[in-house]
Amino acid sequence: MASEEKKGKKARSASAPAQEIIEWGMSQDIGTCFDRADKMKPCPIGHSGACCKVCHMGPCRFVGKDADTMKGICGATLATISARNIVRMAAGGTACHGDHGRDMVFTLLAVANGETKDFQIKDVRKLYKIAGILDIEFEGRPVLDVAKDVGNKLLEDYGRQRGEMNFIRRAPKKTQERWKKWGIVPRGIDREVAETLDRTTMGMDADPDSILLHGLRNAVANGWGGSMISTEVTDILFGTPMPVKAEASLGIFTEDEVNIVVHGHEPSLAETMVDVVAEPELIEYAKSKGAKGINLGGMCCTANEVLMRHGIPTAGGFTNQEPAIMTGLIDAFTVDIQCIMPAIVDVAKKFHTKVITTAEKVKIPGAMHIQFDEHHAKDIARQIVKIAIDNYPNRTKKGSHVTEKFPVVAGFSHEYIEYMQGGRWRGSFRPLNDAIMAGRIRGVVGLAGCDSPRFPSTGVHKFLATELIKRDVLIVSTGCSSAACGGAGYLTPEMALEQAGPGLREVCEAIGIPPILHLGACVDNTRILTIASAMAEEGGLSDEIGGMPAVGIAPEWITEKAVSIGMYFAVSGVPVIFGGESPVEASKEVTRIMTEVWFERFKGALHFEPDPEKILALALDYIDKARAALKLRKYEPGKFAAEKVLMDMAARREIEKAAKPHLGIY
Ligand code: MSK
Repeated sequence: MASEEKKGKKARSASAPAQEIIEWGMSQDIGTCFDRADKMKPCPIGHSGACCKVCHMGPCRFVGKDADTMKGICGATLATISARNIVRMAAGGTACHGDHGRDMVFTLLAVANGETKDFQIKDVRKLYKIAGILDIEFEGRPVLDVAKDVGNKLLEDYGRQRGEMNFIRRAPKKTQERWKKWGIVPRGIDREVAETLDRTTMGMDADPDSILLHGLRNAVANGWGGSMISTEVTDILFGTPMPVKAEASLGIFTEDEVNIVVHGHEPSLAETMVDVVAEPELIEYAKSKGAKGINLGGMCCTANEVLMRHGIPTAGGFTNQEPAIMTGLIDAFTVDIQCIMPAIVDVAKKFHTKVITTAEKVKIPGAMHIQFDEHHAKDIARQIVKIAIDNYPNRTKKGSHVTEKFPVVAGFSHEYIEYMQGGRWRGSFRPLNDAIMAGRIRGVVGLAGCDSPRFPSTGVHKFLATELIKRDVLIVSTGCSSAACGGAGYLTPEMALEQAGPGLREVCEAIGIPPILHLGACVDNTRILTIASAMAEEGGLSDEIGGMPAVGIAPEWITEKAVSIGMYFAVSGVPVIFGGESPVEASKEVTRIMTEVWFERFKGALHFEPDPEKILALALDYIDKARAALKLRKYEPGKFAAEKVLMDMAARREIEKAAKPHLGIY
């Protein structure tokens, strides 16, 4: 990278196809987030958490050598305002994921009430599983009645004023006890978000520890609330993911087909698009305009949703949205919610691409708006596809980049990971726990979060992914981190043969999995929580999530959602490391609380570390210390203790002979 910079060619993306298109765009003066990141230097005061703007006497800025002892006009300290700032970020994230989950519940209820024929309940087993967790009777009852009860019960988690949220009971007992001890069991999602804003306004809570504790309660309302609701209801409606083969990177777009992108997070429209692009009338219509067919591609987390359920290819994560349009090959760029750059409209104006917003709460000046409504989903999806087809003849040669793409295997749900360790009848987490105990697998890292134009984007994900698996660390990946790994060719079982350490390789070969498991979208970080809970229940490691040889890393995080996710992992017992500079860097006190104090109380922490090598070292240190505390065999590459033989594919197939595939994977 350094030599490229000397030649005047700064690496903007660690993905070769993206870098190629970005460089071309720069030569054509097409502004992107990479140019804007160069021009827009972050305000150093706000960036480090030292600016208070919750009232109009300020903003008060805590700068200089006396910053630690300064007071704002109201008397607030640096630690107070720094704590307020970060928990306000987390509240934004919880609100985003909470609303996403709420919309999924509304779709479930629309199906249950017979208000839409465009969606069905695809995974009845998952519905029953969730009904069981919620103490809803399901035996012998009509499926739609059960769905109605599940939807209504989950909806209570939003408006509940007192008591506990439903999915709290899914956490290991000890984890729950820690939350109870510190008074942070959330009551309702909306209540915790509202209280975060309330507590952190001028003249309210001034104790940084107390503010941060409520920030954790708000985060639990996301991880064990809004996001978990979203994951489970999406599985009920669209199916629980099982591994599928697909492709990734900007090279997924074709010159001779109508290319449509689905971008954002909420999969309802994208799922419908998957159905309608296969309709013969629309394919014929595309042919009448000179195209050979219709090619649907995903972007960001909407991509992850349809990738893992249908094998729809992904064009990448957050920073690939402008380069995707710059291929010149996109006929319609459809967006739903979250992580959508308004700038795509400006880029699209330089090509023939039509940007279509579809969510009532996401409108962008200059974009076409077609409101999605789950009651008429297919008609709306057909309307969008027709707009894309009509736009195909307007394509010019401008851009016209057909670049490289990579094979991926994606879609490892909690249920599938359990299934692959013993089949439908003997599925468990025993083999994984045994492999960790024996030292074949050193530990587990959740590699998650965004890609950022402040780095050569996706580069830190790629670095950590390869360095961790070389050291026998199994990776579970979500969000744009999955896209970063997929767009680098890392999400294949072959990767294990080439890169993984000897122990991890043996496990991957025995089970037939990649060393990096694609678990889904941002909301699907909750799959990691339920997997960790199942591992705790299985025995042999920690009896709670805290204390497991496991770490969460978000190497290039950018969003408020990421802050909320980082906090819910920390309070669930997972040490978390975020890349880049700290948004609480200005306050040593807040930094200490979020690392040392949280670790004492919850066995989790939230660190910020700009140096990728140090992120790696810190993650391995946490893993090795957890192994030592659990009195597990000391990790040594290539040396393992004897353990039970892992169930290989052949053995599993024998067991599966009797199983009926339509009954699902549990
Ligand atoms: S899309 S939140 S940039 S992971 Fe889920 Fe990617 Fe981060 Fe958005």
